[in-house]
Amino acid sequence: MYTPAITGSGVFTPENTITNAELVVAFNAYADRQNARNAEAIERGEMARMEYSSEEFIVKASGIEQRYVMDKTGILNPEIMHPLLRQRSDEEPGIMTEMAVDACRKALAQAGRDADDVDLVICAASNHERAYPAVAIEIQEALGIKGFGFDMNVACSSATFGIQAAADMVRSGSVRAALVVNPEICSGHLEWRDRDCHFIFGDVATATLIERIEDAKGPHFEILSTRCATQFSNNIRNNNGFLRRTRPDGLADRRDMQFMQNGRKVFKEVVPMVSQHIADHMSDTDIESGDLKRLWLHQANKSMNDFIGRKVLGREPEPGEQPNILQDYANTSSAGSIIAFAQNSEDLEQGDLGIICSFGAGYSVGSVILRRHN
Ligand code: CO8
Repeated sequence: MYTPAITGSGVFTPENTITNAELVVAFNAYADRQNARNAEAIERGEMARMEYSSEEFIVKASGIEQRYVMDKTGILNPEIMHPLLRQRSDEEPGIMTEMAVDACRKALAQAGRDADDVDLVICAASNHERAYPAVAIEIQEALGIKGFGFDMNVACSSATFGIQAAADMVRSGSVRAALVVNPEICSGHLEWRDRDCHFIFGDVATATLIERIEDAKGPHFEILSTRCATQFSNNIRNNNGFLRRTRPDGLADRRDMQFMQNGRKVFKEVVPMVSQHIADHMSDTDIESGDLKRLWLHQANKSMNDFIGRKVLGREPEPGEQPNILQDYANTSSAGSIIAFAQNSEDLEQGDLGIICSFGAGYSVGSVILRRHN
């Protein structure tokens, strides 16, 4: 048996940002157009008037100030209201591969490794741009990695579940080093025409390199323990999929073909589930809250993270103990906790303990307890 460690991490950040102000202008213009188009039905009481979105609401309800996206022109066009991505030929790398390769190269560079050192790629993300061949295998080919790759999807917990799968394989010796990569194009699956959720998501890709601790060439994080849990819920759901055309209204512009959630219920049910999950994981690993130097939480909602941080630490978290990145990136599904980790971990000292924790659709919760080695 070997001890697995995270030896490198990388973040690919798209070039385009959309501020809350830009987003709200586009949404409100769309609402005006819809209300004008449906004026008679609204007048007859057959249809509800679309209400305006507001910057104040978005920041207060979520803590999100802007998001990065792969395309902003379509999203901000009130006649389109979704990203416009060019059609690629089958001979070109897909968009997820392009994002993933950048994040993987950064993780490899940080670890002082190259493609030859890696023998597994797990592409763990909320959505995959096609059914097959696996995006992971395309990433593997683009990087020139031998060995094997596969895709997995556990929505917001894809990254932590992927890290557990990779860490277990490194531990058993079936692979020597694995890349877990999370290209999240949430903008493709978000309903930008629904004011309850249009502000929630952004695009990004993250990657972590997991290898045997004795192979680490620089500062790294020993993976002390991982824990995954799931519990079925319909409160976050997307019904899109390959059976779409088989349904009578298969090609219709249906609301449930994009992200849907009951945000209030999610908040109420997931916060206690996550707090208990982390408490149990820590106690089974003989770690007390006072031992924990950092919490890298899933980035969905600032109040949610404040609440979980207080529960786990038993006090108000100090600034920097529980870093948030959602003000800049919004919710990037499985990549959120990994961005927080990649951008807020270099300062930790020898022996410091931290925990990555994701939570979201499924429901799913994944935690990874780490110890810093400098
Ligand atoms: N502007 C102005 N007012 C608004 C807006 C808006 N944009 N949106 C809603 N309102 C109104 C509502 O209509 C409501 O009005 P009323 O009281 O008259 O009915 C009022 O404001 C309050 O609305 P809410 O109760 O919905 O507001 P909340 O305070 O609950 O905040 C949140 C909404 C931010 C959604 C919050 O509930 C939340 O963050 N919940 C947790 C959600 C969460 O963690 N989800 C995880 C999902 S992500 C995941 O698992 C990955 C899935 C895969 C991703 C795929 C890519 C898309």
